[in-house]
Amino acid sequence: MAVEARPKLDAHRLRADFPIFEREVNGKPLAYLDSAASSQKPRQVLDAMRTFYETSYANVHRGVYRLAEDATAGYEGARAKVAAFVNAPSEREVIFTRSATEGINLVAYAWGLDNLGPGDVVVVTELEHHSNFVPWQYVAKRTGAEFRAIPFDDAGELVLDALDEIASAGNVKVVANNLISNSLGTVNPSERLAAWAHEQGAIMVVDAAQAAPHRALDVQALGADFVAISSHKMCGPSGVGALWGRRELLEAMSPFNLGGEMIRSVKLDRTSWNELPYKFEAGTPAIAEAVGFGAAVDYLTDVGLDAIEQHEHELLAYALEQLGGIEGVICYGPPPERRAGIVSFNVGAIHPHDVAQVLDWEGIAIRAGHHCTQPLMTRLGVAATSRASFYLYTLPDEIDRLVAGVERVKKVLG
Ligand code: 7TS
Repeated sequence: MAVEARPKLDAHRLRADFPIFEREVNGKPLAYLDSAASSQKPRQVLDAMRTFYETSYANVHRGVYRLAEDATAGYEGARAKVAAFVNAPSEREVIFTRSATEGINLVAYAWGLDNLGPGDVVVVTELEHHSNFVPWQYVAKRTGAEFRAIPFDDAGELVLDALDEIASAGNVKVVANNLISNSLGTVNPSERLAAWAHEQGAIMVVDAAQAAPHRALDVQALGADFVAISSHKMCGPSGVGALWGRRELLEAMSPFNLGGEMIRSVKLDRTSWNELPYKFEAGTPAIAEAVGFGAAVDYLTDVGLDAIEQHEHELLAYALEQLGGIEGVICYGPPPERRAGIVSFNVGAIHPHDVAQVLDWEGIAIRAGHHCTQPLMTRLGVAATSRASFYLYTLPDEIDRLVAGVERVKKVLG
């Protein structure tokens, strides 16, 4: 029997799909190393949105005329693609949101306000992006529930030994965790946390904003109750995301936004809610953006999530080795085996904003700051880091340029 080689990704070839790489920055080719903040968009996605606007655009779910039916088919077709992409048991469990942030707020408000109270415990981690931290802290305060954070160790990995102590604080009702940390790249044991949450009688909310673009995501295998993602990090447009939730929980929940399309009937004295997923999609949605999201899912599926993960893993190992070899550079986070294509680092005492500024002279785009993870920065004992993040279009040559750029930073500012 022939052994099938794992398909390797050809980043040089894929780059041709992304018009942004035709431009230069400060007279240099663009080295875009900020895909964790947002990814660039391939022609296939841009074309799908343009074609939709040019041939099939109308509002959805309301017209009986042909164009409205085409628009609805485009929008619902995108939902089916996203549902398949995350292996949702049913398309009805996939709600289009504005973003991962909105998906998490939906759960925090619509589930949290009705299900939390004094004696309950809301559990997050010190590794969370603010969008999976602040809504839970806020809803815990509003309802009188305890708010606890699972700590992480010096390698940037969660300390699960802390779970027993956390469980002793009361009735654990919700556990919220990102599958991949946007600051350290840590691949978290969300599956184990989901099992623990269920043992406690809690729900598990997974922020997969940094996972969905880079590795195969299976909400059923994850064992979570809610999973939130954002299109713009996945080669799709901004302004749209998706929340997958278990049907029985979504059915039992109150709505989040109220208005058109989310109702079954409205009378002077009472209103009843539409069926899933429309109960959670009030008003005119981001229609063409959803279509673009569907095209992005097709694009990622064609490239292959395993190939993307492997490519980024190779880049990450190379970047850690190269950056780690520069005197005075500290890289944060776990070893490459348990990590996605994200490197947070500091160059001596030079402020990350200055690092990013000098790199920009070289046409290299990285992010500098707290990356919306202030509790994580506090735990690291720094105010900010520089962060380089990779995607399917990143080349090893761009890491060489980053390394040369950091050497230049040291010369100019060190
Ligand atoms: N969760 C994680 C893990 C994230 O990295 C981000 C965005 C979000 C949630 C929020 O996503 P949004 O689409 O709702 O904004 N992360 C980043 C970042 O690392 N740099 O800019 C945005």
